[in-house]
Amino acid sequence: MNLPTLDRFILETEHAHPGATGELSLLLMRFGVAAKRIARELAVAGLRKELGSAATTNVQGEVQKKLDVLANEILLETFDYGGLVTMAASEELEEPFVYTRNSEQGRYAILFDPMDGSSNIDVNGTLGTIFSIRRRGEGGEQDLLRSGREQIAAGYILFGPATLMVYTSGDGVHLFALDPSIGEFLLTDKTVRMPARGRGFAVNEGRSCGWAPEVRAFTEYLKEKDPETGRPYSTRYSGSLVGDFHRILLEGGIYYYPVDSASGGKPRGKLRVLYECHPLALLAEQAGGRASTGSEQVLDVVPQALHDRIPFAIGSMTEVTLYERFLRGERPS
Ligand code: FBP
Repeated sequence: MNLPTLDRFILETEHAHPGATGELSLLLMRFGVAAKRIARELAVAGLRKELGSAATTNVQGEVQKKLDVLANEILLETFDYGGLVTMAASEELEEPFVYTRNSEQGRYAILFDPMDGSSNIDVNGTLGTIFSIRRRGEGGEQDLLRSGREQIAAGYILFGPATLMVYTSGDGVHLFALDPSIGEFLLTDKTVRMPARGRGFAVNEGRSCGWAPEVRAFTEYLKEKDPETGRPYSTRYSGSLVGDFHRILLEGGIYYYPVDSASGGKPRGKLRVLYECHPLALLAEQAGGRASTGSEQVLDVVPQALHDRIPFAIGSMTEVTLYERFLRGERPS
C-alpha cells in the first residue's frame, strides 16, 4: 500500500476535527512546500557558490550565512499569499515581519529558525528548520510573547541524508520522509514515541569551564561506569539542535545547552525561546519526553522579548528529570 502523503494525512486529520476551518492544514502544507524548496537550495548550494558568509550580521550578532538569508526569504515568501498569516518572527529578523495585505483577515502568526545548525552549513553537516504556529492576538510583537502552551502546532524539517518533516498539532508527533522521485513527503510514523530513557547525551562539553558545578556533576555522572543504570552514556553532539533532537526523539537521551558564564559564553543560555525551545518542547511533551530550563518547564516560559534565550535541556523523561535533580543539588544514591 502507498504511504499517505503529507497533504492526505493533514486533510484526514482535519476531517477528524469537526469545526476545523482548514486554515491550519494549509499552513502545515505550506511548511512542506518551503521544506522542499530549501532542500533543493541546500543540494545545489556548493555548485552555485551559495555557501559561506553573506557578510551581514543578524540581531543575535551572528554573521549570517548566505543560506540563512535564502532560507529566511523562502519561508517569508511562502506565507505571503492566501491571507492566513499576519506576522512572521524569525531568528534572522530583528522585528517580526508583518504581512500588511493579510492584516485584516489573517488569524495566525508563525515563528521560525530558518536554518538551525549554521556552523554545519559549509561542511555539509546536518541542518534543520524549526517552526511554530500561533493564533494571532491584538497584533504586534507583544502578541508573540506568550507561553509555549499557546502554540497550536510546531515542528521541524531535518536536512540530512533524507529530508524529513516532523510536526505536532496537539495530537501526537508525526514523521514524514521526502520521496524525491515524486517530490512528496510520505508518512513513515503516525505516532512517534520518545523512549523513556536513552544511552546518549548531546552537549558542547568544550564549554564546560563556564558551567555551574551541578551541570558538570551531571555530565560526569553520565560518564561513570555502571551497567545497571546504562552508564557510561555516549556523546552524540552534531552541532545541529534539530539533528540531535531527532536522534533523541527516536533513541532517547538528552540534549542540553546550559548557562555558560565563561567569557564569550552565553550567560542566559544560547537557545531562543520562541522559535527553538518552545516548538521542540511541544514535540517532546507530545512524544512523552520532557523539556526544562533546569528549574521550569520550557512550555511554561513566557519570554520578555522576541529573541530571549534560556538554558535548555530536552529529551527522555529519565534523563531530563535527573538533570533537574542535579541542578537542585540532589544526586541519585
Ligand atoms: P543557530 O540556530 O544559529 O544555528 O544556533 C543553534 C545551534 O547551532 C544549535 O543547532 C546547536 O546545537 C548549537 O547552536 C551549537 O552551538 P555551539 O557551537 O556553541 O555548540
